[in-house]
Amino acid sequence: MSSLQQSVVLVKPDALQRGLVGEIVSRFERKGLKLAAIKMLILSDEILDQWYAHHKEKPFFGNLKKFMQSAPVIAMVWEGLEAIGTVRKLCGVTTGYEAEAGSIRGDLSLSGQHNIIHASDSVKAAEKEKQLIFDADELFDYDKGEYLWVYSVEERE
Ligand code: FUP
Repeated sequence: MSSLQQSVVLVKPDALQRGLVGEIVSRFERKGLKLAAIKMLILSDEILDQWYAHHKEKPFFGNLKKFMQSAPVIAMVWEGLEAIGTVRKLCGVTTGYEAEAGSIRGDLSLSGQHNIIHASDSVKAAEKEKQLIFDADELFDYDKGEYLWVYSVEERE
């Protein structure tokens, strides 16, 4: 059974600098996903330490943090059926030069670190990431007319 999920996406500083924000947002829109939240911010030390807690002991962690704080990010929440897996597929695998052509990283990135985008890898991670970035009143629930065409009757129930 498919379920309605929310994925947290970060458009990273490299994508902002390269003028790719619109291109990335438009890929999620064209897929039929619903934008539930969007904001621009510079990630704090506290957020990044929790966000990348699984990488904290890795040798690249210092540079990763510097890169992620080198400019603002655009943080978004995208909602849809099976949104976690769907968004990860649209992004492609972590490393730009290995990512499949057609995916965001496959088409727009050549790097393992400057890889343009972050997307939640599980429902649990998405919940944690949402809480780290968004206040409750920054998350929006609204009817999307397009859903009548994006999903079947059964899928909308
Ligand atoms: P992903 O879930 O695709 O974002 O990948 P990971 O959680 O494995 O990695 C998080 C980020 O760490 C990547 F987006 C880039 C960075 N990273 C490096 O900078 N060097 C590495 O060797 C591995 C990952």
